[in-house]
Amino acid sequence: MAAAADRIAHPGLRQKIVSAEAAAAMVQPGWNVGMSGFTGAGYPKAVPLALARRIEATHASGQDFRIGLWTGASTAPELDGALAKVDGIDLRLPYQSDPTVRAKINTGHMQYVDIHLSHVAQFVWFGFLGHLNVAVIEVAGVLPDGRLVCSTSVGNNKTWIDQADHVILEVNSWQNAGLEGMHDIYYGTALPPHRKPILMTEPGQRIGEPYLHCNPDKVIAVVETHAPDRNSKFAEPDANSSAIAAHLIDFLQHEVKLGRLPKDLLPLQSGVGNIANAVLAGLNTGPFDNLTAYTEVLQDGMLEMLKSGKMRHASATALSLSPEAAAYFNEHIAEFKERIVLRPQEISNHPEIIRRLGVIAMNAMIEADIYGNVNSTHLMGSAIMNGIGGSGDFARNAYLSIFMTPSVARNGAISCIVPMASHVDHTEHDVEVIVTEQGLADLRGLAPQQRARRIIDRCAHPDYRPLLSDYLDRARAGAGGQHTPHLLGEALSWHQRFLETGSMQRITASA
Ligand code: 0RQ
Repeated sequence: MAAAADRIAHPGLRQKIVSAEAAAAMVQPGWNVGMSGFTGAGYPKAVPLALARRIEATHASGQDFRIGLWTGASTAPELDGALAKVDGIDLRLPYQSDPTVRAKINTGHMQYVDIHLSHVAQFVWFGFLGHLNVAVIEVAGVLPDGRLVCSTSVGNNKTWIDQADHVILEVNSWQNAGLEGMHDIYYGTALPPHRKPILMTEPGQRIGEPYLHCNPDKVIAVVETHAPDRNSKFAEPDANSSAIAAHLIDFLQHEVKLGRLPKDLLPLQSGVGNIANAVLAGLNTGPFDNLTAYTEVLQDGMLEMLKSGKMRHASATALSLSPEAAAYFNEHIAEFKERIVLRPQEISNHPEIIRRLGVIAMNAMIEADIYGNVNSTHLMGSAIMNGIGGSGDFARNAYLSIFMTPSVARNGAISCIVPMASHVDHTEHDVEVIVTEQGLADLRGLAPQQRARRIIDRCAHPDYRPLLSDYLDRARAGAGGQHTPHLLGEALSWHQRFLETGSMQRITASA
């Protein structure tokens, strides 16, 4: 095992090696801290834990100590979980999936700004989010001239390093040295009105340089670590996710037959979660070859496709791999080096590139309403689940914007197709296809009432289909407008019924 110090080739930065505790002691209460990390990949492993211990001790002495925490996306228990447990986070952005963070937000103990992942970097450059005091960044190595080899995610690291007053580096010798060369850091972004087109026309194309620039004078501490990333294993595809994958593959085949998609499709984006992973497993044994991906997280299913040869290139901002897939990746990194590009998230999720490449966006959702408005983030209108992540970046700009969910949740007590969505992340204007295990609704070119009929007939669970049809019929008869007819007093009654009775089903008197 190579010591992390062997990865620090810059003599000045070697001199700044300190313990995680010493580095954490440099962070001040009230600071905004930009940390690396995108899913359980490439997040700092030691400084956040040391900072959490320091915050806990400060709170025990009766003083307040909280920070603003900015990252790429979700991280891991050693970062989000540890800091949330000690009430160390005042405001969190832009995405999280940690149970403790979620509970703190939903009980009103933490502020959360849930924003599109492609917006984060530019919002910081525009000055919309306030001042960034310090960046805490995991890297796989430091070159003699101080340039940095990124780790398993790039996220917002470039912006954090450029914008923060100070930088703390964690050099993680667990990360494969072979990651060097896999990243493509684009330094051509500018602020309006000086922006130029981003000249990328292929998902595998490199338009930047392999390293992050960092002024060594800004670095106040370097911490050595040797710790793995932490991503959880995906569930094996179940009957629902396999059925969703099968509907989707049939649909894509049909589109190829009609000449609306090429034989090797268009670059794929796949969201987080078990359904997304099952769809990739389906594509890996499906009829399409020579595929590409332009996505933000490269998960197990995509690695399998690269491995089998079904996929030729993948562009992402993070390697969101289970421990088993990460072990395989590390052993065979040389084979993947030319076929995977890791980019800053402002580029992996860039509207201009997504629109130009014609990405097929496939994201999971919590619920959709009969007109095709999609809720990806909130349970029963009020409680945050995770956040919008990159789903909006892709859905809004894709060639095809597809949303997937099982038709029911909580053993059938919840219909995922409802009269009116209890929160809207993706409006009817940005949703072209909805898929459940029941079937697929292609909504392109349909007017709202036609969309409603198709979603109810193709996607709703049979237990809820008559109730939805009945609602639509009565809304058409009773609403003032016939464009998207609703009965406003009843539109959210299904959610209310669930909150009151534990089920969206109507309790009918038995005969
Ligand atoms: O609750 O965990 O208590 O059992 O919601 O549901 O079916 O396990 O869903 O893991 O596929 O995640 C949309 C959350 C789906 C995810 C979402 C309950 C259900 C369960 C989770 P329990 P599943 P998945 C790029 C793309 C936004 C970000 C995104 C997500 C829990 O995909 O966060 O797309 N997306 N990023 O019981 C109430 C309903 C429900 C419901 C399910 N209708 N009402 N509860 N549940 N449907 C990647 C990144 O941005 C990093």
